[in-house]
Amino acid sequence: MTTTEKKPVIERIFTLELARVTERAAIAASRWIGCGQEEQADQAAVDAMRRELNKMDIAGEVVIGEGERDEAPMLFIGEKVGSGRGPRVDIALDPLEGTTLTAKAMPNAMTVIALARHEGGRENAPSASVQDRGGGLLNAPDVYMDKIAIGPGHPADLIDLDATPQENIGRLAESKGVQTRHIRACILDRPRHSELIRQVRACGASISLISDGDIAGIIHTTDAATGIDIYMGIGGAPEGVLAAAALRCIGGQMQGRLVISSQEQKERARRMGIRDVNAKIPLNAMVGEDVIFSATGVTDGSMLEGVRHSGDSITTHSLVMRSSSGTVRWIRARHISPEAE
Ligand code: VTB
Repeated sequence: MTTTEKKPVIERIFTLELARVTERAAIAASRWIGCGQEEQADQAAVDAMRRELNKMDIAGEVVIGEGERDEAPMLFIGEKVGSGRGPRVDIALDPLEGTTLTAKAMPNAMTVIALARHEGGRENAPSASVQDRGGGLLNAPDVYMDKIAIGPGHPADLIDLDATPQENIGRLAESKGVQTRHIRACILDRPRHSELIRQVRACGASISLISDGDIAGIIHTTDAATGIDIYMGIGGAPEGVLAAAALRCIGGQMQGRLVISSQEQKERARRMGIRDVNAKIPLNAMVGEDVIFSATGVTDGSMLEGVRHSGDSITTHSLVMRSSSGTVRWIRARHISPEAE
């Protein structure tokens, strides 16, 4: 049990409520698997997620969402969700992580959400060192983020974004008591990573290249069965905060740094209250101590099974966790008439 000074406000019953939210979004998106229509798949997930969220007795605010108010009609950053009764919480969501994967019926698409206690007051907020806003979750702009993550059970600060890939992999191998050739990194398969990939291979480690889905890639570092030991490279900043929420629950180490590539992005980050856009962001500044996380598989993946339709029932597979207890649950649910309200 993680010791917390304040009593968690996120009651444990919310974990089940949150599982319902990602389940419904996954079922809605699953109707678009393999149809080649990314936007429709995403919209179906967004609609379902919003509908379910609004049934929850929370005073929620979307902190990581579909985009800024002018570009996203629903689940935009700043949108208030929930009944308004209940705890004040910050919400990070990715209604469909892997729109392309869904459209092409490829593995590892899932629906994801995290909900954290809203920390009032700048000084107390976990993100206060990085951002001028009280909050339980970093309100990251939709830019890239350089990320590094490993699972739990290692000395503090073992990995560092400023160290070379060789140094990070060497330290991890030493901590695990294995040779570097037994370390496997997970990296998004993008041209921007060609030098990183070269350096990781040069030190003898192997690489699992993924086409999309770095939230799952980061969570994989926490489970020895996946064979992934470390996540490295540049992906979306919003996905970084969601992955950080998962690691806050399971344990593990992570650092991020925004990758700002234009003046416009720099100004956007500043407008969102990010003090130093080049700062290294530790896990604890991305996510507060009281958080719950839920993900449901849309297509089959290495972590979660996808939605199964058979006859008049539908089966979903979800991963749900809560930081204050450290409980990690896999929930397999059968839905008889999922359209019923
Ligand atoms: C990642 C990954 C996402 O975007 O963040 C990636 O988690 C990074 O962006 O699933 P690019 O595709 O632009 O490289 C996704 O692949 C898609 O949102």
